[in-house]
Amino acid sequence: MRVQVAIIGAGPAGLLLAQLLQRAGVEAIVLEQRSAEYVLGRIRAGVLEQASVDLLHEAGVGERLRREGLVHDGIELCFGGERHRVALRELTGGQCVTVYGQTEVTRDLMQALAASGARTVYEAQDVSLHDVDGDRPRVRYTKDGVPHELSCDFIAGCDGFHGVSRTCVPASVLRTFERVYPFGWLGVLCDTPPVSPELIYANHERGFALCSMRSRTRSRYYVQCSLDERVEDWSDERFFDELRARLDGPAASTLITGPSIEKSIAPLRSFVAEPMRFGRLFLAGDAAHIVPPTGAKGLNLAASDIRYLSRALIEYYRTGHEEGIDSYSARCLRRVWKAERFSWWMTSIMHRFPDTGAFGQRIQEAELAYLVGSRAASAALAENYVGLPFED
Ligand code: RFL
Ligand code: PHB
Repeated sequence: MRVQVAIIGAGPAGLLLAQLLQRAGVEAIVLEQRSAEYVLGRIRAGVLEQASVDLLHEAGVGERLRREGLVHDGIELCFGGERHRVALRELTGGQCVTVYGQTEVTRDLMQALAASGARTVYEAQDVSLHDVDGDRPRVRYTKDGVPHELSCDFIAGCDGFHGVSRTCVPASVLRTFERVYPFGWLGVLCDTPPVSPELIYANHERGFALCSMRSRTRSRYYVQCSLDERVEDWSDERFFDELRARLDGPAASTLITGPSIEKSIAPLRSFVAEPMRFGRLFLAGDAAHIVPPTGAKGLNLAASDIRYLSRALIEYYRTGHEEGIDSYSARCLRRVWKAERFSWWMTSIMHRFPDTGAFGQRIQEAELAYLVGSRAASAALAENYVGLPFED
């Protein structure tokens, strides 16, 4: 079978690219190794930058987001037992973020793609990429035991950190940069009203904690944990006791708890692969880079790559110009590295590190006090949190 663009992976990056291409009349097919239900069952990001919201509107999937997304004008930083607000909108000249779960973004995209008759193959096994640096790359996969081959113009590798696409870039070309953090996040989702109307990022001697949400009736909470923890050892009661211990008095005493509907541990990592293009293969989203979730940037970076990639491919099919394709990797990477820096920095000031001790704790508290006391420092945090500008 022949298709213009083969997309590997039906996470937010792959689905958003498929939807934008489909609307521009570029033929694409998405190959996903898991089932649609499995993809929807993964609880991940919750915070969208305005640019991601705008791109979802451009893709024609902004209706429910407009109705149900919660617009947040600020976040709270909690340290030394007190909360301090960072007024995002005021500090950035009117910008804000929207709380809307990745699951909902994924669901909206899946529905729109299904309604438009776009082709998505779920449970595609043994996906392999061939001749990616030639004129006519091919993708092979197996579905229900039957082997298939696609011939295409381009391949978009949107298959996440553990995907197959990045492994097709030869070691002599690929350069990777990585930092693995000595802790993880234990996350709980539950159907209770959020403890506070805005997100709380807490620095505490016992470790970092985050109070987030999915809606006015669904909360998402995280506590920093060591990498050898097992989810089974964390009852809901133990989790909420630990969360309370890391929050300020008023938040701890108003926290409403309830049975968890999901509980999982995620390791924290910074990772970048360069370049993000090799021949006719483009890497996008987590396939090319990972950030620790502290800056809420992972999903937003995936959307930012897709903004550049969709524009480049649409321009190529409309005009034959290859400028967007040729500059894809460099443009993405400039924005990626800024988000990597911000996510690494947020992680460094908010978490307890095993080797920095009481000195490290005091330095973090001093940095946080400076941050909330200085308009310039708060503005630097705010403009990164709402999302840095694009090069167009
Ligand atoms: P995904 O979502 O991992 O999707 C990749 C898809 O590819 C499929 N796949 C394959 N398909 C075919 N053949 C193969 N060989 C394949 N190998 C893999 C996979 O099954 C999957 O469906 O990557 P994508 O699309 O690049 O999206 C990236 C985001 O999912 C990720 O960056 C965010 O979730 C990160 N993240 C956050 N980002 C934010 O912007 N804001 C947040 O608030 C935020 N919070 C988070 C997060 C990630 C977390 N975890 C669990 C790592 C909170 C957490 C706890
Ligand atoms: C989430 O709601 O899952 C979330 C929010 C903010 C972050 C990370 C995760 O920085």
